[in-house]
Amino acid sequence: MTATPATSDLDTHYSLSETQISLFREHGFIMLQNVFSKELLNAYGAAITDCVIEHNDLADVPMHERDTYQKAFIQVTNLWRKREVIRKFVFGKRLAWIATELLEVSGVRLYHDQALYKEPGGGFTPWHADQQYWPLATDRTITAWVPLQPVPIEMGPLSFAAGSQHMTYGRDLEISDASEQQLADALERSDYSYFDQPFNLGDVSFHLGWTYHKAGANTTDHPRRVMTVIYMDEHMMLKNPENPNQQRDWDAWCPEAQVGQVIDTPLNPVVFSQEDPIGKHSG
Ligand SMILES: O=C(O)CCC(=O)C(=O)O
Repeated sequence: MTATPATSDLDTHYSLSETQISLFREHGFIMLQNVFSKELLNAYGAAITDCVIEHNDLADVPMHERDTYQKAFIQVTNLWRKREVIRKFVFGKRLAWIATELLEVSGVRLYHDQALYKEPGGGFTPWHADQQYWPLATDRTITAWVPLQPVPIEMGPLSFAAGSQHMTYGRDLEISDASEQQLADALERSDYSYFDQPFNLGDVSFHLGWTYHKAGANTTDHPRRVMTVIYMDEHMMLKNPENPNQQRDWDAWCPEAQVGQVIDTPLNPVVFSQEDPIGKHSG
């Protein structure tokens, strides 16, 4: 890996305007520019890619033998536990501070992280809302989607239905061909406008757990390399799982958490809190 930029570059405040916060409230997502420098993304991106290659459990499965979910991306989770250098990235305050301000909460804890690498020739990511999978008591959850290279339309950038965090239809649908079909139809009939834009290097999007989103196929010859960090309100409580995915997530991301209590476990530390901005929490 090339020299890692000073970790302070991961921790500084990113100034959000009132307009950006209110647009996020209205649309349930936002794309922010120049969140990280090219140097920082290249350096941490190299470590993340290395880790994805090491933990790719689809390496021996040819594309034509995969289902729609597997065609969409290679998914490697909780990289912060696999490499010390990636832990620094995931526990950076800059992203978590933005997440806190967009969610309009006092602070955020980690739910989990994941790398989502769409291979050359990789398929589309079907329409879905993440919170179908999450046994979390409120809607104060947010994903930071951090591309590690520019993402032109042909590579499958994340795209969103603006305002769809209010749509209750389809919340029982997991990521599948059925979610794609039924949600595409429902969203077509709705008034939510569709945001589908290329990402420059340094752009980062944030979306709520209930905002419907998808991504196109990667028709280029290069992998679409993306790191994500998923945060929740620092006061988030565990709810009773409502489907098998939520039970699986409980077991995977916060096994020590108790229903009806704040998810304050060693896997879910507070990453940023206004109550403690200098960060004795930061792992
Ligand atoms: O990267 C993708 O293709 C999908 C990402 C996604 O659904 C998410 O981060 O919530």
